[in-house]
Amino acid sequence: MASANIVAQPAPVAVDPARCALVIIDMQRDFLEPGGFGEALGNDVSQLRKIVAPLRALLGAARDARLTVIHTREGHRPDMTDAPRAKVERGAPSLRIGDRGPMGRILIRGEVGHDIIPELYPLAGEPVLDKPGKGGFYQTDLDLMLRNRGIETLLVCGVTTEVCVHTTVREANDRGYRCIVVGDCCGSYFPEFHEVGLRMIAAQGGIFGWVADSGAVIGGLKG
Ligand code: C5J
Repeated sequence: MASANIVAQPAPVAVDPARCALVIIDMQRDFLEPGGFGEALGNDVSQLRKIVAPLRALLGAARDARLTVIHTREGHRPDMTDAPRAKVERGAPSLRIGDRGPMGRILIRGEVGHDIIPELYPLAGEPVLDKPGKGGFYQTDLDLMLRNRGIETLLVCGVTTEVCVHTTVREANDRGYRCIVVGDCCGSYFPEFHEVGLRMIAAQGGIFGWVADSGAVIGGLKG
């Protein structure tokens, strides 16, 4: 078994690349670009742009190391039958889920804004998982895909740290996956939530998993 040793908090961690997947959460135009869901909720979307460059480097290293790469997208069917009313009505955004904005209908599958940003666009053969909720496991076949490939460890990154990244890590942790959250490849509209969100993962001896920098992960994958 090949092993990649990764410097992480709360302790170094050794992973078998053949049993490790990079899971990239919701790097969609609707969260990262003006006119999408993130901005409709009153957020400064530029806060999330800083993770694009390190995440591109991490994605390149994961592809070179032949890791399983899975991309997720949050969004709903065009008829919105999978969108709970309580979610659609929440908050007071200028545009709600399903409304028409500059990138098409907000958070609706098939629309421009729902798709992944060009810089991180999936390659053919990399699964893209559409999820109706915040967590990657809720009402999806993510667990099945991971188990069919013998995956034990997840490198998790994307947006936003305290919402969809955290929810997915918590779901994965309860299902027995080892999660390494790549801190500089996660982003939030709220820097303080990002910081505390990462600390919550690694606290108490790694209650939800590990936190590492992309440099440490890339270094570990290259051996
Ligand atoms: C949110 C997400 N924040 N991907 N979604 O609504 O974190």
